[in-house]
Amino acid sequence: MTGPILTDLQLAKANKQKKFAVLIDPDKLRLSRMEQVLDWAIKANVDYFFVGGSLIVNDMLDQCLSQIKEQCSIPLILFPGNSFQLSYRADAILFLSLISGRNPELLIGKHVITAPFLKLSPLEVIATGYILIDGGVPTTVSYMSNTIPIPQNKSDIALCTAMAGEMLGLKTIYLDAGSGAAQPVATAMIEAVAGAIDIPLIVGGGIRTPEKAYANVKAGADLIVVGNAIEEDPNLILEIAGAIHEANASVSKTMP
Ligand code: 1GP
Repeated sequence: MTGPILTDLQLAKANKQKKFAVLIDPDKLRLSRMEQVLDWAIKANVDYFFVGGSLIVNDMLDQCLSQIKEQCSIPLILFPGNSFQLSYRADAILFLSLISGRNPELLIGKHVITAPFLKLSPLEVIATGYILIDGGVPTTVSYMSNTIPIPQNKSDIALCTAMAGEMLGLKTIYLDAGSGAAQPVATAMIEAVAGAIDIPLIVGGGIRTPEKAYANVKAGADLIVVGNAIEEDPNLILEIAGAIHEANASVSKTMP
């Protein structure tokens, strides 16, 4: 069954309207900073919050979700780094299969363990093919997942992986250079992958400027995720949202 968030993403894709998600890592974002991020996100009409991290050390997930829920109605999507990062306080969860890797635990193993919990939970489960791209520095996700990211110049591997994910029935593809990547996913790779699939394409990792966010959506990304850069400078939320809204406005004008 398709839930409201996936439906929203699919509809937006059909109308060539792009979305913006702010990634909140409960471990990294100090609660004082959180107020500021929430303020800007509400003002900028951010579409979603992704909440999670490759390694959450402190037990802040529930508290973080509750704080966001109290202050706004922006949908909360869990982006879990492991099977402990589950909470009923979110609206949805990216049910990630790390399809660029060959680690069976992250392809299916953890899913078997969490499936009964998710079946009973009110969370919308969004089956997502997670494709890790080499971001120029070893990221926590590549280390923790024990997988080799796809090289930046191997668009053919990324697009075949994305096509296979779609054929397996996954509902979205997430191209990620990893949090804090030195090099975000190249525009050429986004273009290649977007041209090969019909399901929504999420792109994140190392995006630090509105120009890069704009280039990514123009290349075919449907949803842009930014975390690190916003933790450092919450003002960027307005600038990146502005770039995405500008891209949406230019498409609306050309629509019949
Ligand atoms: C990481 O795609 C997300 O999984 C966001 O990355 O924190 O580098 O923006 P950044």
